Amino acid sequence: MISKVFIGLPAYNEERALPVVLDKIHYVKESIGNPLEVIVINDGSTDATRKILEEYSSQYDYIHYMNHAANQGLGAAINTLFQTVIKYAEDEDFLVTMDADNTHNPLHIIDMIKKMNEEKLDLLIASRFVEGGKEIGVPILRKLYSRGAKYFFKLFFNIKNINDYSSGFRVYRIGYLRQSMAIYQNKLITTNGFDCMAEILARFSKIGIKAAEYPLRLEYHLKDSQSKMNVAETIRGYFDLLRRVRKPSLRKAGQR
Ligand SMILES: Nc1nc2c(ncn2[C@@H]2O[C@H](COP(=O)(O)OP(=O)(O)O)[C@@H](O)[C@H]2O)c(=O)[nH]1
Ligand SMILES: [Mg+2]
Repeated sequence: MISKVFIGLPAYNEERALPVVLDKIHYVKESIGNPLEVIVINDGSTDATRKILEEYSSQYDYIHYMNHAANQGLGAAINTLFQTVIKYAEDEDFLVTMDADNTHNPLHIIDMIKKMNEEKLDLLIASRFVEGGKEIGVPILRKLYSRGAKYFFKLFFNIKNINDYSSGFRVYRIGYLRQSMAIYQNKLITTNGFDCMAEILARFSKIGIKAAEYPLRLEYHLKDSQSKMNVAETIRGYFDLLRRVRKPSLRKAGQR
C-alpha cells in the first residue's frame, strides 16, 4: 500500500506567504506519486489568512484547515495538528511539518519521503547543519541561537544523527508519532511556545528513535514578514525542559 503524505502548516498571520507556499505544494502534489493532503492550523490570525484558506480549500479538495478562535502559540498549533493527524492517518503514512512563511521549500519533500522509505526512518529533519545544508539571509542572532540550541540538545537530549533541533521542517512516520504520544500519555508537547520543536525531540531522545537529517536550504531571504519567534522566551523554555522531560515509565503507558 502506498503511504499518504500529510503536510501540516502552522500559520499565524501569513497572508503574504501562504498562497506562495500552497502553490509550491501544489506542484509537489503533481510530482510526488503519493496521495497528499494539506492541513493548515490557522492560529487566530488577524489578517487575511483565513480568507485565503477558505478560497484554497474550496478550490482544492486536498487542502483543509482548522481555526483556533484566538492565538494560542506554535506549540498549541502543532499539538492540534498531531492530535488531528493521528486520528485519520495510518501507521505507514507520513506527516510533514513546515513553516508557512515561504522559507522552507516544499520541493525538498519529494526527496525527504524517498529517504524516509529507503532508510526506514521514524523522523527526518531538514537541517542547516548537515553537509549541503545552507541558510540564506538569516540574521546573526538567529544563527547563534540555532547553533547554541544544537550544543545544548546534543549534551542533554542527544539523538544520533540529529543536529538541527529547532528546525520545524520535518517528516514524522505516523506509526512512531502515534506510539510516542501513547507513551507520553498524549503529552508529547506541554508548551505553547516555539520551544515545542525541541521538546518533541527531547522526548523522542528518551524513548529511542531512528532519525536522520536532510540538507535544508533555509530561504530566509524570502521571508516577507517579521519572525514570530521570541528568542529569549524560547531559550528559557529549553532550560525548563531539563526539569520537565524525564524518561517515561513504559509500563505505565501500557507498552509491553
Ligand atoms: N499556529 C501558530 N503558528 C505560528 C505562531 N507563531 C508563528 N507561527 C508559525 O510558525 C512558523 C514559524 O514562525 P516564523 O515566524 O516563521 O519563525 P522563524 O522562521 O523561526 O523566524 C510560521 O509558519 C508561522 O506562521 C502561532 O502563534 N501559532
Ligand atoms: Mg520560519
